[in-house]
Amino acid sequence: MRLTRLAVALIVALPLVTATASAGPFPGPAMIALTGVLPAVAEATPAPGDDFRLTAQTVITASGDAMPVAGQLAAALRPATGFGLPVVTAAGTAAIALVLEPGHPDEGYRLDIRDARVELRASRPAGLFAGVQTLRQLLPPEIEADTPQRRRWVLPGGHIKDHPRYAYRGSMLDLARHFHEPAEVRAYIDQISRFKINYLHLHLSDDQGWRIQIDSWPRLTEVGGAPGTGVGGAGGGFLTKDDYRDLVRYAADRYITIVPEIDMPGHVNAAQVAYPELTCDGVAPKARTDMRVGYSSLCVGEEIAYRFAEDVIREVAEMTPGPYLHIGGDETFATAHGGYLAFQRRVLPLVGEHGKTAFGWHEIAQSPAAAGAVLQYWGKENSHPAVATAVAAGARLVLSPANRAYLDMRYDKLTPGGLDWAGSIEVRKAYDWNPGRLLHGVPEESVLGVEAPLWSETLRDLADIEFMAFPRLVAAAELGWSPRATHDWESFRARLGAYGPRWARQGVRFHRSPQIRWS
Ligand code: NGO
Repeated sequence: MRLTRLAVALIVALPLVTATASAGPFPGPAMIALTGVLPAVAEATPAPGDDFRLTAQTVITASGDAMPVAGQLAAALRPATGFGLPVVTAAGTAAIALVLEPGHPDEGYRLDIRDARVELRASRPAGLFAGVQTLRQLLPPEIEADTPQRRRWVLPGGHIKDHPRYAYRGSMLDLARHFHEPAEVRAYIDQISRFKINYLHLHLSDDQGWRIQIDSWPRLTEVGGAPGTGVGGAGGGFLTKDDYRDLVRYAADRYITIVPEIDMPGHVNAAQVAYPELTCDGVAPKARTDMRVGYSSLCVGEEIAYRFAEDVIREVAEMTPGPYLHIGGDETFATAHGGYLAFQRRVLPLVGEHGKTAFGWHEIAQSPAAAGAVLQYWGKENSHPAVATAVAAGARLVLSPANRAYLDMRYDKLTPGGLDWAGSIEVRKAYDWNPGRLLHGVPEESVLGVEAPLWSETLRDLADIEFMAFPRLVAAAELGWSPRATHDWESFRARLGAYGPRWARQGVRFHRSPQIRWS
């Protein structure tokens, strides 16, 4: 479905807020424009005057598999409106109707707002959920309040048809460098799901720590998840299998799939501290909580490396319903090239044997076994022959160019925390690139999507996560969701500026980028 010229013109030209004809006792200074949504919608046709007013009489209608999403919508709108918003199976007017029916693109939806009734239609609950996120943004920012607000609640009249550009729209949290508690991960899931992100990659092991329970190798977490295993000797901790399963479920309720990563054959110092038999000389290395990379390697010539890899892959695959399992593969400067290839030749197929599609940092492209895998490109260059070759052989690509998509890079020289090896990344730099055209020799059809990783060397708590992720995560979300024809910095910047009060209401500690005029 292509965006018409007219729709693009409307999206770019329309103001984000329009004055309401304020009637009745409640204040209603401004109404959101149909096109004010983040990420940009594919097609919007405003129908001024056909606005829907949410009142104490409004009901939400749904049935069958649409019920849970209807419940989520009601729960999102009740606190600030103070309305009952019952979810019922049928009603004539004054309703927001959620309808599941065939014929809509995957994860796409159609939203029709008329003065008497709102209809949200999709083929799958995931599409309804995406539409609900749009609908929430079409109400004024006060909708984010957790207590009833005295004001009019008006949805702008018109029609939206929307669907994602890419199937994979992700972010990553690094639980290894600093452990993030499940509650923090859930808070991040809540935030990213607003922007139609549908994958969360969890980096669960690294040189400093090991953050996921593995029953067949219990010392991984006993030792590698102990207090003091964060960077600089901070924190520590790990996810039990129950914690992990709870996170998987929590994410799934928000139509987000978890992609677990166990980084191998490098980035394994914590595993080797716990199990010295994973080194070539059998001697335990020193525990390390500095920020250096590339110094550790499994002993890839020994059988035990493969027993370890298979046990871990099996146990992680067993508790992961999603299709992907990430095996890292980056920065193996301590692994000989031949050993790296030998390792990948055996380990990449293991992921498939345990029912998952292998995912790896783009270094795995060196291995012919990567042809069926997903490669995550994290380089800074616009050309990478080995990646292009692997893609030609069938690999698919998720783009996380470090100089654009890494959320741990600082915004500018004044950013407290963050790294800068890939440069400073202000919002415009995070936004102004095209995933379909980033790498020479890689056709758009091979691009599975976009992911914005947030490494945690310098990040300790949720406040740090929020500050680095927002607003840049939204740039990645728009690159992943919105049709290229909508790409427009001035439009994005205005929509982002208008979103600021929503984050403020929710207590999200976002970076007030000087590139944005925050309302
Ligand atoms: C690199 C490195 C990570 C660092 C990160 C910091 C990849 C794929 N490996 O990205 O170990 O944490 O940079 O920005």
